[in-house]
Amino acid sequence: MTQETIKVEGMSCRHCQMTVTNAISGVAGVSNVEVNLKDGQATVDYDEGKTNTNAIKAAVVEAGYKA
Ligand SMILES: [Cu+2]
Repeated sequence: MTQETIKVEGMSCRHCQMTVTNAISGVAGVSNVEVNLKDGQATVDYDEGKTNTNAIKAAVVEAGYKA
């Protein structure tokens, strides 16, 4: 299991925080995600055999934010 903190730009409210949380949670291999709205970052626990930083960032971008 790997833990990584990713910068997320563009979140302005709790709705954004929830959208990003759901987007990252939806990536196969992600076991936990904590999105910090104030700091603009997401701390993600994931199985490095199943996913990677690029896939997680892609999910954030797909949800409409910058990673
Ligand atoms: Cu928002």
